[in-house]
Amino acid sequence: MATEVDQIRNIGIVGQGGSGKTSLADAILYTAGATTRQGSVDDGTSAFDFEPEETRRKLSLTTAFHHAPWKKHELTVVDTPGYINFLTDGLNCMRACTAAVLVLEPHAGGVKVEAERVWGRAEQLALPVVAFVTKLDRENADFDGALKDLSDNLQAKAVPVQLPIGSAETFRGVVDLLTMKALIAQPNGQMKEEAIPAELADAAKAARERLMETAAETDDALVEQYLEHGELTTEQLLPALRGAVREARFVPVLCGAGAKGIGIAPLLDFLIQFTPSPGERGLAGGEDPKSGEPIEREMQPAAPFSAVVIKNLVDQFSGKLSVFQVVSGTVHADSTVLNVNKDAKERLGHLLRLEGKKQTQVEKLITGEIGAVAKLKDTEAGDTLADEKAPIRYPGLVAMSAAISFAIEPKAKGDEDKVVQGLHKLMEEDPTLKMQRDPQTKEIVLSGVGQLHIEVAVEKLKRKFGVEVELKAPKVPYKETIKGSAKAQGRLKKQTGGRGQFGDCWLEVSPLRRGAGFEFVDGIVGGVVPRQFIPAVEKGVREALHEGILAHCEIVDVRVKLYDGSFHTVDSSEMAFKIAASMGFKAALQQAKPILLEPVMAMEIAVPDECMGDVIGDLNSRRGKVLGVDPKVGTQVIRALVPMAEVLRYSPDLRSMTSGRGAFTAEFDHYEELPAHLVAKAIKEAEERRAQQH
Ligand SMILES: Nc1nc2c(ncn2[C@@H]2O[C@H](COP(=O)(O)OP(=O)(O)OP(=O)(O)O)[C@@H](O)[C@H]2O)c(=O)[nH]1
Ligand SMILES: [Mg+2]
Repeated sequence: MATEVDQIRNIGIVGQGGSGKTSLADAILYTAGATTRQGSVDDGTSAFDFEPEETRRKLSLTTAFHHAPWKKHELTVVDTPGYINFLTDGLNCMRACTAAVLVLEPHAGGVKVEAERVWGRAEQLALPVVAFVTKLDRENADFDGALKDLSDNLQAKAVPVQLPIGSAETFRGVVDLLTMKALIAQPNGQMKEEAIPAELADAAKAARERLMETAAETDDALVEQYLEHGELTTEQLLPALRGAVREARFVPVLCGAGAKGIGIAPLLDFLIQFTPSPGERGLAGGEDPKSGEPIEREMQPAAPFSAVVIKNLVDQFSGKLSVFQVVSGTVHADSTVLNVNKDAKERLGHLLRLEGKKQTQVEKLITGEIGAVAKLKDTEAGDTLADEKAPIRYPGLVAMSAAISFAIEPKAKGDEDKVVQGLHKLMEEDPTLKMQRDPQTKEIVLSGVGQLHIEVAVEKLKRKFGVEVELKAPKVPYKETIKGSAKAQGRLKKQTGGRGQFGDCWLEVSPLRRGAGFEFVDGIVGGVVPRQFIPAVEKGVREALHEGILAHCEIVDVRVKLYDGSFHTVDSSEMAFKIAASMGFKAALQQAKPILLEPVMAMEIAVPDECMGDVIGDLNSRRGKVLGVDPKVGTQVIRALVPMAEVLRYSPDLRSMTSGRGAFTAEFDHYEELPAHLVAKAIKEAEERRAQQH
């Protein structure tokens, strides 16, 4: 257990999907002696990818944590997922890190949208980034390609502090440019110090010069010294580099092969020596929960307690675990704290540390440490917990909007409640998952970042909650409205034996602006429809709104004015007026140029430069309207409005157009008239659906 803040380092392992993050994380545990065997993603023995959905796919779906003690320091390895579908969780967990290790594959072109997102997030958090070029044991491994990628695609100032020795099958270690020694991998996982191989001497010298220049640039006095002597002493070099890493002025680049355990010990040495402890990260910025004014908090154990909940884990047995980082102060087991966001007290029982899939109990957690606590009542991910005498609120979670939706249907009849309950639990763990019941189609619609995201949720639903569901493309929730105005009468007159039924009303319908909904106007004068029946008329119309006359869709954006009618002293009733109103309303709609409205999504699509033409062409063929293109480095972000019906299955199409390098978000924006040539098809689909339901 860490006793001093300056011993703590929380290392976020981040980067592109499949770049080798988890393999590196497992290698760190093994090298540090936290595990007795090096876990492997491919064998399903990783300490980080332990959920069945992860081992089956051999990829990370959620962030996992494990401690690794290294030379009197306490590292917490935070292994984040890389694929865009699961990225948000990692972006949120980066909040609790003191540095990020950006894992790169050894070739150019390894930096894509996902790496850009983590890079942007690190910038936002002012988090020092250390790059680790891994997989150097692979064929055609190209260290310089990765460097070029960093500077071209992320515009990072990438400066090697190591160079690889050998490549592909001859890759065997690294040159440490700080000590100018070679570190050669040994069969036992250790690295042995040797002299730099002669063939690398020149390259090492040039690279060390670059490193010195970088250090010198941090300080005028050092620049002078460097220009004068052409060198810095180690005593000058190290502190200057340390300062520059902490201020994220450049990206030091290290290298190795995670799965082979090469280059791990030097990476750990570098991390403890050059990256900051939580206390050295400066002040934590938050706001006063009462006034909303910005306030700052010292990240020290003696400061009042504050913590931010970065994620939830839901276990079907032990329930919900809230994972948090202590931002300031110290917290003991069995204490009561304030949930600042909810203004509610929370009792913390046992404090836990996360060790892969296991948890261990601890008595206290100090500033910087990441821990977990079970069964908080009101706390959600993103909330701040604090000493009630010194409340502060930290920024909440990063959001990623849902891009794809599926209708889900339980395989067994009667399982609906179980499905809904299970999904609620999954959503606690994963805020990017959204569920809603479509009031019109009555379907349970599950939305997520991508198809894989939804498929994984369905698998978890089965494993954790024992319910199986089927995925279907969701139905497009069309709506109906009118383009013109019309008047019509609704008249009910029935004589059935004894008392009859009589209601009679004249209604005028007219269109309202888009999004206005519904308006009812009582225009009766002289009591031709008695007061007490007018609410019944309105009710009759409102009920009729649920089912339009074209495709049984909800009717929106209409004004209905009751302007005339008649009644019968004995036979009139609320019921009779309600029915008459609904008849009159439908009759009026028929004559008021009824149309279908379709939902239009606002999309942001990030694609590599060279795919832009194809993607825009494709958007045009989907009736999309491109609003603009924002150029980023190597990537273009296209903003467009596209009808929902055209992008129900956009994920796989974008994937194939961009060889997997594109990413998108889509959010409902507004309703628009469905073009006439598509109306017949929509109506036919609605009829078929109705036939199925009945
Ligand atoms: N040859 C070689 N293969 C590696 C190395 N590191 C990782 N791999 C392989 O690359 C694949 C992906 O590795 P992971 O560690 O799961 O990658 P990741 O970045 O954690 O992937 P996500 O979490 O899904 O984004 C696996 O098949 C690994 O065995 C390495 O150093 N050398
Ligand atoms: Mg992984």
